[in-house]
Amino acid sequence: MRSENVFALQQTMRWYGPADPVSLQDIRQAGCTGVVTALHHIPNGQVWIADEIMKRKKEVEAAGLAWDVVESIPVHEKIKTQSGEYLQYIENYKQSVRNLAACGVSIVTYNFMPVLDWTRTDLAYTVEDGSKALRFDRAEFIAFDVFMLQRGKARADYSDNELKRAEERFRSMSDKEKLQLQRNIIAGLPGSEESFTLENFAAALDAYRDIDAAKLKSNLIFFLQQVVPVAESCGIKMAIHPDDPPYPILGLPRVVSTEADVNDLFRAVPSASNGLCFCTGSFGVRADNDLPGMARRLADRIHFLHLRSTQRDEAGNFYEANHLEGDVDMYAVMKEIVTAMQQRKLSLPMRPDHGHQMLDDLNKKTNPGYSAIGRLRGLAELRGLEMGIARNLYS
Ligand code: DNO
Repeated sequence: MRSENVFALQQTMRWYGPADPVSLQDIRQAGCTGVVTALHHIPNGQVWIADEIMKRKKEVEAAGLAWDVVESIPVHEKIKTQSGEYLQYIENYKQSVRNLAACGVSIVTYNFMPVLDWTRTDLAYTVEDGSKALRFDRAEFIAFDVFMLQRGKARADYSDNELKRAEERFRSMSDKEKLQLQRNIIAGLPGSEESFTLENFAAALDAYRDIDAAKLKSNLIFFLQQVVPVAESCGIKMAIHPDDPPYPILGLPRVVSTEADVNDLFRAVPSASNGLCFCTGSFGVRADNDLPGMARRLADRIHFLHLRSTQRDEAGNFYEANHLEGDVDMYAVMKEIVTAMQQRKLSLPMRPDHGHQMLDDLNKKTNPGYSAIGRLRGLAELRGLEMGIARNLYS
C-alpha cells in the first residue's frame, strides 16, 4: 500500500516498440505504469515528426500505460565530432524535442559516447544459479582491440600483463568465438543506433583521430547550449546517460563517466532542463564513483533513473549482478532517491535496468539484458526496497 502523500517512483520498463518480444501487456502485468521507448525506425539524425510520435503514444496508452520518457533520441556522430552537416543535425534535434513536447512527452534521454553505445563482451554469461547475465571481460576486450581490430596505438593503452593475458585468451578462442566477440562489441546491442563490421569500424574510429576528451566535452557543451534553451522553453527535461563502461575505450574519449564530468556539464549550462539519467549500473563500474553521494548531490538534476548493479573484480572485468547484490549499495542509493523525491515534491520515473535471462526466458529469443522475467524480478525487488524505506522514513 502506498501512502498518498509520499512521492514514489514511477515504475517503467523499456519497450523497443512493436517488434519487441516483450509486449505492452507483459509490462503492465509487471506492475509498471509507463514505458520508456523511442522511434527506432526513424533514421539517426532525422526529425521525429508529431504524427509518428502520436501514433506510438496512442499505442502505448491503449495498453493502459503512459509514455513520458524517450530513450533515446540518438545524437548524430557528426554532432559529436562537429563535422559535416552537424548544425543541421542539431536543428533537427531541436525540432524533435519541440514535437515531443507538443505531444506531451516530457523527458529525453540521450548519450554522448563516441561511435559505440554500451559495450559488453559476453551476452550469455552463466551465473551460479543458471541464469544468464551480460559481462565485460577485459582480456577479451583487449584481444579484440589488439589482435582482431589491430588498432594502431592499442598496445600503448594496456599493461604488459594485460597484453599477455589477452594474447593467451585470443589464442584459446575458436573462430566462432572470435566472430561472436566481434559481434558483441561492434554489431550494436539493443538500443544502440549504430552497427558496424570490422571494415567500417576502423573508419568510424578514425573520425575521432583529432578529438581528445577536452574537445569532445566542448562539443557536448556546444550541443547543450543549442538544445537546452529549446528544451527549457517547451518544458522538456534532457537526461544524459553516463558512459558504459565509464572510461575511454578503443582510444575514444568518454566524458560522462564521473561526478566531476557531470558537474562540468551542469556548470556550463545551468538550466534544470540540462539533467541526468542516473544509471547506477554504468557509474557503478568505477569504484571511485560514490553512488549514494552522487544521488544526493546531483539530486536536483536527476530526471530519470536506471537502477541496476554490477560486480567488479581486480582484473577489470564486471558482470551484471542481481539488482540488490553486487557493488552498488542499492539500499543507500534508494534512500537518497526517496528522500530527494520528498524534498523536490515529485515522482521520478525509473526503470529496472537490464535483468538476467532466467526461467522460461532461457528458451526464448530475447533482447540481451531486456528479457521480461529478469527485469520483472529486478523491478519487484526494487519496488519492495523503495516501499520499505519510504514507510520507515515517512509514516
Ligand atoms: C543500455 C542503455 C543504453 C542507453 C543509452 C542512452 O542498456 O542503458 O543504451 O539507452 O546510452 O542514450
